[in-house]
Amino acid sequence: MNLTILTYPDKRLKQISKDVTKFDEEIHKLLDAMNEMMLLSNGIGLAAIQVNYPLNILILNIPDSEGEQHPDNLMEIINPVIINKEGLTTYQEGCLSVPGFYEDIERYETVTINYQDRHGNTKSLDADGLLSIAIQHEMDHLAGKLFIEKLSYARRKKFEKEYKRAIKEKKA
Ligand code: QAP
Ligand code: CO
Repeated sequence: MNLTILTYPDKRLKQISKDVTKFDEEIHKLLDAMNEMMLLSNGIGLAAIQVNYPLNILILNIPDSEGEQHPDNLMEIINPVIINKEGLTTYQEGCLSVPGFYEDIERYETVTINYQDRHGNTKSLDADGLLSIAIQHEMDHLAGKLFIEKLSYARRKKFEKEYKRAIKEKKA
């Protein structure tokens, strides 16, 4: 399975992802390839649509207090639904599909989700801290949304200018 990460402004990132209905070998292979791609890219979270699979799948590997990622901390979240959300928090977010750009984004402080694991078993999770933020960021991808869409008009303009310049410089 040969995956590449789609980057803004690729329109394929705007697709609405669909629920997974078959928890088969194909899905397991996709999950494994996504994990490999996330770690190679120094990511902490990745949605399937970022590698051009419009399916309701996200993976996360939240670093420990030393900033280290452990294979044991991999989370595979399929068909997630937020069933409760509380409070507000702000965090400087980035995204593998918007490389080199980071901005403060407001999210719910805690979320409770229902989801399925790679075998189709139903699970529930109470998340706070970075895990909660990452789940919301990745779930936005499943709805075709990028974190830059949450910026104010002025900050979005600043982003578009900086990002276009960065793309030009990479090409030159
Ligand atoms: C989403 O983001 C996220 O610009 C995951 O050059 C972000 O893994 C969840 C990355 C913040 C919670 C808080 C970004 C790697 C990785 C870049 C990522 C880059 C290299 C972003
Ligand atoms: Co992202």
